Amino acid sequence: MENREIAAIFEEISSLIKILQDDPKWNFKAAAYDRATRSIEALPERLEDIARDTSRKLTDIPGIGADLAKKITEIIETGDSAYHQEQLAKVPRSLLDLLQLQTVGPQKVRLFYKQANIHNVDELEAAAKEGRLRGLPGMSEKSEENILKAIEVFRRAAGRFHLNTALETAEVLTAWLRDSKAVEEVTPAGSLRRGRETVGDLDLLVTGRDPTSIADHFVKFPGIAAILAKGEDKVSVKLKNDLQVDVRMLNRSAYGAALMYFTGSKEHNVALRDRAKRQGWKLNEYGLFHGDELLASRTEEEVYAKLGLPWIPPELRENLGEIEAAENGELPKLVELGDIRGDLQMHTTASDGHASIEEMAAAAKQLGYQYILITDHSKAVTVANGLDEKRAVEHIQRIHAARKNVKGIEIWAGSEVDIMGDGSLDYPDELLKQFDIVLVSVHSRMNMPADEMTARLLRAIENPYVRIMGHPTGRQVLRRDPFLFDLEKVFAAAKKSGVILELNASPERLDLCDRHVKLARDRGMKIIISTDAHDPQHFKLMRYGVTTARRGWMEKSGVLNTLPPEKLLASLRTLPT
Ligand code: DGT
Ligand code: CA
Ligand code: CA
Ligand code: ZN
Repeated sequence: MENREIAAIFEEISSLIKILQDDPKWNFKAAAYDRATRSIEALPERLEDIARDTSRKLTDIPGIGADLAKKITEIIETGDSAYHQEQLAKVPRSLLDLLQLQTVGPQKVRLFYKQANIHNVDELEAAAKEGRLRGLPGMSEKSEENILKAIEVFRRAAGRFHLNTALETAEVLTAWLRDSKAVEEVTPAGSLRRGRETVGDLDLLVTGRDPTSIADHFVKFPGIAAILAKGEDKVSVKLKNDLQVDVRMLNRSAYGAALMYFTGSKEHNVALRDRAKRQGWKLNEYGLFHGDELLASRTEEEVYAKLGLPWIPPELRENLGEIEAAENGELPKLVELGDIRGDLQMHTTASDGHASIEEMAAAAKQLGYQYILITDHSKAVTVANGLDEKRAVEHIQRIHAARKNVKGIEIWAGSEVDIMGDGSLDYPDELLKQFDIVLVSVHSRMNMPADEMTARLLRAIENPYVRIMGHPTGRQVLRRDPFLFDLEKVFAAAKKSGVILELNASPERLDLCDRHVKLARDRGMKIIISTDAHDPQHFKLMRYGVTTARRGWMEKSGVLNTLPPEKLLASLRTLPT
């Protein structure tokens, strides 16, 4: 049982308490679960390990009292808590789907359920379409529109998983498979290997001595909910987290061809197959053939080479020009995780982070980083404890003072300053000029019409102290589409004034997305990749940003935080004197 899974149960309990409100102390109870959820999410160690260690106590974890400690133990031992099941039984299961909708929290779910007798997404959609929601407290015609938009995103997301969920699951499964003596190699293929932001199912390729014993070992994996198919060379299962996994047992001699085939994308495969056909050859998952004669199959490199191409990185295999580029010797040399020298967006306990400036700096230094930019929230983001002017000035001093405590890494004072509805900034210029680097982003009023949003972003870019635009399109993976605005215009303005666009590496944002990174690259723009860490553990999310940058064809030279500190500072917009 992973911490994430335990936190998810606590989070759902809190939502259920807020929806039901059938206990006089419901709001205190819900708050306790919320606190515990945040605390578990920030915990660097596994709860299972703490629970097992007789010298440790779960109640030593902040926000975990005796009752919640008991529930954690129960969840670890039985997979769930009886209290959770009890609360769940009080509402229709489909009601909780509403929580997946953007702008719908437990209070709204309660409202729809109690006052409009809505039990599921379909009923909510019908009610919104018929204008039946606008009569409810706090609901307008505009909120009905927003709900319909959110439902559309929800439908598109159904059955797909965030990249980090897929990758973490694949890592656990790979380790499990490698435990079998019969297994030689395990390689995740499919959309995961291509680094897509969402994954439909996992495709694991396995080589080894004895397919039957590999299959027998695999189906003993404790996270399996159902075995969908078990054949000679393929096993399909559904995991408890609903992710489907296809495991294919392969012959070593055709590993390259199979890896290519099952990595995809389908579009890339089709284009390669056509290329083979033009030579009078045939390409499939067993190899490249001329009649019955096998031309290549052992490694991907050999198959590509026979087709007259260099090996193409999986992130590019979408048939979006990579085959032509490969043919012309123009494949980009993609940026790598090891190229990254610093992180330029992170939060500390001053706003909504979980660690101090020093803790973040020490962790970054441990990773080999040369610099960090501390970017706590500005005052408009009250829910994230944003800093008012006075606290911001004190925070800058504390950040500068931290340099004496953690040596060997540049610690820069920044802020994630809110772009207000009219495009003005949440801090006056007199304060902005005191930061080393100012990053700006939108956290409110994301549903405004496109022309207003464009004007808002353009105005923010005009402020001469602004140097980075954080999560520039506001989208959230599987949850929220980019806000409406003229992307070309904003990119052009950013390029002209030297404002750098961020690729936010959090797997829930990945904003810019791969397509937008490619657009930026094609326009000769550079980006920075940052994690938006709220905890030292989040630094490891950098890999998802780098993967997305690679999918956008970015080279090292296009990513500014691959530069050493002086060079990075020199390449940012020049500040007014
Ligand atoms: P997903 O699972 O929806 O995130 O996306 P993929 O790309 O992992 O797709 P999946 O799992 O259906 O299939 C894995 C790979 O197998 C896919 O990327 C390419 C290959 N493949 C599957 N079906 C076909 C097909 O009909 N034709 C060709 N050429 N390749 C296929
Ligand atoms: Ca797949
Ligand atoms: Ca599949
Ligand atoms: Zn933000």
